[in-house]
Amino acid sequence: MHLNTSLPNKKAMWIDCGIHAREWISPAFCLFFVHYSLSFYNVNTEMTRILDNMDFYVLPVMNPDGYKYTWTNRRMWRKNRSPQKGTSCIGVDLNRNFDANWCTTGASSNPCDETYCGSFPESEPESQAVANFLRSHKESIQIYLSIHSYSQMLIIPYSCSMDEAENHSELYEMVKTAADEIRRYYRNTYTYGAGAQIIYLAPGGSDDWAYNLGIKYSFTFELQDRGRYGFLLPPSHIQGACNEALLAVKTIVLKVMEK
Ligand code: ING
Ligand code: ZN
Repeated sequence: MHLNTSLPNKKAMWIDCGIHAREWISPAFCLFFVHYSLSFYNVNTEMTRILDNMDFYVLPVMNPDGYKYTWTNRRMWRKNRSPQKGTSCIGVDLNRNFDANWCTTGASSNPCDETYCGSFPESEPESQAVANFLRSHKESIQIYLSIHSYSQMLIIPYSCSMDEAENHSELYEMVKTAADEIRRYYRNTYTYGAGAQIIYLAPGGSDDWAYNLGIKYSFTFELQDRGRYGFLLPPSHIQGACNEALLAVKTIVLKVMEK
């Protein structure tokens, strides 16, 4: 959905949730975020200032087939549900299917693996649709944000190589500030930094691809928790997880608006 208070040449932020089927807190965050935006415009001063200056494009579930499958068949499914030629194994890891060092170290070319990169970049309708939308709106979209779980991390490019992003220190400062705010307000710890440094090499991710497209404020958040419940985050933790992620979003958007 497209949240918009009209003003010409307004900048925009893209946010997607539910790339990975089992990361249930992610679609929950997108819905929470839309609800918060609609409820607190003209109520919360920061949200008002943000919405006056920025449109939001929100994709609540990038991988609806996989998401549905985790409700009905297998709670821990990660990939989408596309059939693959010559095998009974199903599904592509959509966060390995984008054209950023596609299918190099950190992704698998075996359709039976959890990190299967697909048969070619953007082979999947889900990643293709997102890539096409971002390509056709890249003049206005200033911020790309992708929501995952779990491990409590604020990730900046690159994950697809050991290279440092051209505006690394600017991005690093933003995620550091956001993590500091979360610690201060919610007493919770988020690690931050370039993906390849703080997690693992992961080529084909949406954030790196969006960054290379020219969206220079590109982030992946890993929401709660740090492993106690993992993907099976109890409902009682949803509100807290969303509130702290919202604080990080606001902090980053307000910082980008100064640019
Ligand atoms: N983590 C991400 C994954 O796709 C990631 C980490 C972030 C990879 C950014 C690439 C780019 O493996 C989870 N939990 O899915
Ligand atoms: Zn994920």
